[in-house]
Amino acid sequence: MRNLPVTRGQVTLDAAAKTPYIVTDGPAPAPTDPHWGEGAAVKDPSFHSGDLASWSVPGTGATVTRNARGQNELTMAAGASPTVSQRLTGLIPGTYAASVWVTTPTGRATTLAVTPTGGARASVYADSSPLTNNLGGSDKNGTTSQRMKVLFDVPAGRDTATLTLSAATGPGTVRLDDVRVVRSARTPLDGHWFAEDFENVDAGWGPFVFGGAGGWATDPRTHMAQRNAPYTQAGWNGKLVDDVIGGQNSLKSHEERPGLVYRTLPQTLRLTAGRTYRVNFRHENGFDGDYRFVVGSGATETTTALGRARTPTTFTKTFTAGADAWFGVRKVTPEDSHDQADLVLDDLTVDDLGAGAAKNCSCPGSG
Ligand SMILES: [Ca+2]
Ligand SMILES: [Ca+2]
Repeated sequence: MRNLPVTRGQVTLDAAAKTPYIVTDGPAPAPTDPHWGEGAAVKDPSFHSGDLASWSVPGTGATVTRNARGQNELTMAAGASPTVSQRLTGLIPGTYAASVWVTTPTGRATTLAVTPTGGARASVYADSSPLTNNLGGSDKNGTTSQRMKVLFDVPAGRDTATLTLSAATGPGTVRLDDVRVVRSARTPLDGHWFAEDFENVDAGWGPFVFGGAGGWATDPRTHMAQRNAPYTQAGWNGKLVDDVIGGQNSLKSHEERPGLVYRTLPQTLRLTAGRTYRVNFRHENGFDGDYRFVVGSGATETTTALGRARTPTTFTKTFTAGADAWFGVRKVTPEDSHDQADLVLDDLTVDDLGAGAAKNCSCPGSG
């Protein structure tokens, strides 16, 4: 800040390029507190302030740094094991989702945990960041930042919780950004190890993230489709498949381009090498040949055709997880393969059939 002389009713500013200035008549007013995160459950959730004043940081190694795009991010330095926490207030009893962008070096566990007052601690962790964020509309595209999310429950009569971000010590830097806490709800497990009916997705696509079909930093043609019968359903104006199979929402891929459409990540669905899993879902699919279900182990893929299915059809796949296991869907034909080359997926369940190969498992219904 400096004073400018007024000469014959004019001021002259020696200005630098790409630098904003404010000229005031008299003393500059004190900056007002922007109340970062106002109206949300988390104060300064995106670290816009540039510091950790809204967070409790007892250890060392946690700082806010500015990335090449000018975004402030929470950074956890190599060789440290910092803990950054915040008390959430004003919650109401029920289920919430807490989530954050995370990128972490392989083998360095980074954890998002929430402990509701009087309730059960819930946590999720990432210990690898194997997938580039290819979402064109994401300000994290081109990085390996992906969301990790955990559901927690505020008990009756309580309204507070403690949210904690922490990293195990290890080489390489952890980056976190955009902490989000919103009301949510669980898909009933009905005896399954994992279940997703897409009825309470607060952001993203359940356990799936965009795989990059169509190229780098592009906008996928996959989204959460909402039922608006009859217009969204098969038979309306020549529609071949239902946009929504069960409930009010399904995951719909519309005439996707070639490539991996979506896949799970360890932080969204943690599969353990050597254990056998049965994946089951309902789907509709406009044509034969366009989409394949993929079981991955690192960069190795085993695929199974998803056939034409113009009414709700059950698909089941049982596999033994390899290292860095995941599953998803790949479009294997060109962008213009068919009009309405649409794949709709819903009512996903996963059963953990235990250690060992599938053929040694006596679990009923496996296959
Ligand atoms: Ca930020
Ligand atoms: Ca559904």
